[in-house]
Order: sequence, then C-alpha cells, then structure tokens
Amino acid sequence: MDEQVVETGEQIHCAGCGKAIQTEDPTKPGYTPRSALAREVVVCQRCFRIKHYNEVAPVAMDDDDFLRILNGIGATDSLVVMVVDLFDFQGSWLRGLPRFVGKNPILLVGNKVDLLPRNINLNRVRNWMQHEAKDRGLKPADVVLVSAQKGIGIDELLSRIGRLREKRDVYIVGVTNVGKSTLINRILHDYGSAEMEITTSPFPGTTLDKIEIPLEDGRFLYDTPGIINRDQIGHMVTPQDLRKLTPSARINPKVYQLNDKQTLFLAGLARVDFVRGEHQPFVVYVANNLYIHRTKLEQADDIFARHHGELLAPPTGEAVKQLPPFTKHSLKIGANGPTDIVISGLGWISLQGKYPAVVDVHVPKGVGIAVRKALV
Ligand SMILES: Nc1nc2c(ncn2[C@@H]2O[C@H](COP(=O)(O)OP(=O)(O)OP(=O)(O)O)[C@@H](O)[C@H]2O)c(=O)[nH]1
Ligand SMILES: [Mg+2]
Repeated sequence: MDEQVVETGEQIHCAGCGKAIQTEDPTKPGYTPRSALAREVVVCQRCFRIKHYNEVAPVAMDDDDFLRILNGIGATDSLVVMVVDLFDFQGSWLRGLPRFVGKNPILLVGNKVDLLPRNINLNRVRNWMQHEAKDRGLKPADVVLVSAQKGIGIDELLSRIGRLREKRDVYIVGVTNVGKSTLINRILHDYGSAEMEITTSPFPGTTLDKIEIPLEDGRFLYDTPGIINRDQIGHMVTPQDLRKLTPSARINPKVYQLNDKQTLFLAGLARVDFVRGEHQPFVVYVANNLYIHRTKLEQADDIFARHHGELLAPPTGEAVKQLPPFTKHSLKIGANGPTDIVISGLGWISLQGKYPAVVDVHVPKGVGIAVRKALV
C-alpha cells in the first residue's frame, strides 16, 4: 500500500477513518489537499465528503489488511469488544476471532437493539447470544445489548468494560457496518471529549485503519475496520438499494396467514414458497417499508419474470443484472415450537412450529440462510 509521508516526517492519520494521510493522489484513500494539513484535526477528503455530503465512498478493504490488525491483538494485553448487529446476528458474526484474541477476555456486544420488535424479551436475547457464541467456539466474559445510535445500554457497557479491562487497552472489533465507530462516537460524546468524531456511514467499509483514542489511564481504545462477510445480502446490492433494505426504525412485524401453495416475495430479493403444511401465520420481520408481495405459488415464476426490478424492487432497474442468480433452499420445519427462517441481511420470518412445514426459500446465490429457535 503506497502511503505518502508528509513533510514533518511523522505520519499523520485521518481522524475519521484512520487511513494514513497523503497529499499526492486524490483518487486514493487518505488524500487531503496540502492546505488542509495545517488544521488541528486532519481528515481525508473521503471522510469530509461522507460527513458533509452523505457521499458513498466504498473502498475495497483487503482482507489481509484486516487480518494484520486482528492478528496483532493476540500479542497485546487487552480487552476485545466484539460487536454484532442484532438485526443480522448470523451475517454479522466475526468468524475466526478465537484464533486471534489469544488469552484476552472478550466482551460480546449486540448493537442496534433499537431495531428489535417491542415485545422481545432482552434477557432471552442475551442468553441466546451466549449460547450462539459458545456454539461458534467463543466464550465471552459477558454479553451486553446496546443501541449506539439511540444511546441505550451505554452506561452498562462502560461499567462492564471498566471492570473487565483492568487497565488494559480496549479493541472494538466486528464485521463491517455493525456500528463500531458509531458506538465509539457515542462513548466519546457521552463521556469524553466531544471534539473527536470518527466517520460513520450506512455503507460497509467506512473505517480503513486502526484509530487510536487515548484513555484517562494512559491506555488506548482502538476502533478497527470491519471485515466483509460476503454472505450478507447488503454486499450484493447498490448503495441506494441497501438503504431500502436497512431498517431505520423498530421493526413492525407483518403477519400473513398463508395456505400451502402460496408465495411471499420480499421485494425482489427473496422468494418464500409455502410448499406444504397446515394453514398458519408467517410473521415477517424486515425493514418496515420493504415491499412484500403475496401470490399463488403457481404464479410466482411468472410474476418474478415479469416484475423483478420493477414491482419487486429493490433491486431497482439495472441493479437486477448485478444480483447473483437465485438459488433454492428447501427447508423442513419441524413441529418443534416457534422457529425463525433467517435471510442474512434482509431479516427473518417466524413460524409457530405447531405443525411440520416445507418452505422453499429462493435468494441470490451466496446469501446466508439459517433456521433458528424463534428470537421473539
Ligand atoms: N438502527 C441502528 N443503526 C445503527 C446503530 N449503530 C450504528 N448504526 C448504523 O449502522 C451503520 C454503520 O455504522 P458504522 O458505525 O459506520 O459501522 P462500523 O462497524 O464502524 O463499519 P465499518 O467502519 O465499515 O467497519 C450506520 O448507518 C449507523 O448509523 C444502532 O444502534 N441502531
Ligand atoms: Mg467504522
């Protein structure tokens, strides 16, 4: 990676994204005009534009860059705070973390709790997260639910961090877009100097390098760039469409009483066929404004062929061509009580699990599908 060292000899890093500042190539990350170097807080042009013009500026983070940062953590004496997105727990799980953290304790944080439906039992969610973590080989010292955006659970988070870190550094890690930088800004805003603001955006790949924030005891809090989990549907659509499928407020579940041989289209991104089973409710948890289309299974092929990208949108227009072809996941749901069918990045559908059912889920190839005990 070509990083331009500016004339003082000391490398300056962008306060927004962590990238090494360079003044040579405006098309590369970290660029800032020479005149801006005199400012007390230096930010790159990309961060400036994201912040002031809401611009989309994706930069392909190399997985190697990311792994280099993670790898370094094992050799430090620190507390690792791993953040997941509660709206997409499966998709936002940072795989392979146990290999990197060494002996350091891990605090698991479920962010975006503000999106979960009102009737959800948060204690159950916490227990469920502990359990899921264990299944994935991670033993967090504790689990905390927060909303970085709305400022929920931050006091509790800070008291846990305080207790667990015992004068160690703190690393905030996680998949891209889970809200790591928003969380740090919230902490800085509520408890520290409000001067510093890390760049955040609705699009993945915002933070580009480690960002160091001094703590009172001479230790540091580090923001890190998120790695991309490629099975999240958000990486297969345009930034405009990503906005439409990302919930912006608490999810209001929508109930569809279905007979077998009926189909639900979740916009143009998923097709859910109720192939076999008793008449029953399908409760859909997706972004509130996402268009859901109900039809007969026998008509589903035709409707998809004629309306994909128009009525069934997003994806919109040309973006249809960019989407990987759909593949079918045939799911057998047992009579084992409430069950969720999860479509990574899009949401989930709850069945009561009173009777067995066969459900075919069609999604763009590569999108993660999972069946879990119902969250709500
Ligand atoms: N609803 C909701 N959205 C949130 C919350 N926290 C963050 N977000 C949104 O999630 C998106 C990503 O936030 P960032 O803080 O940039 O995420 P990040 O994990 O730092 O992402 P990278 O830097 O790409 O790794 C932004 O649109 C945030 O506004 C939250 O508590 N609730
Ligand atoms: Mg970030």
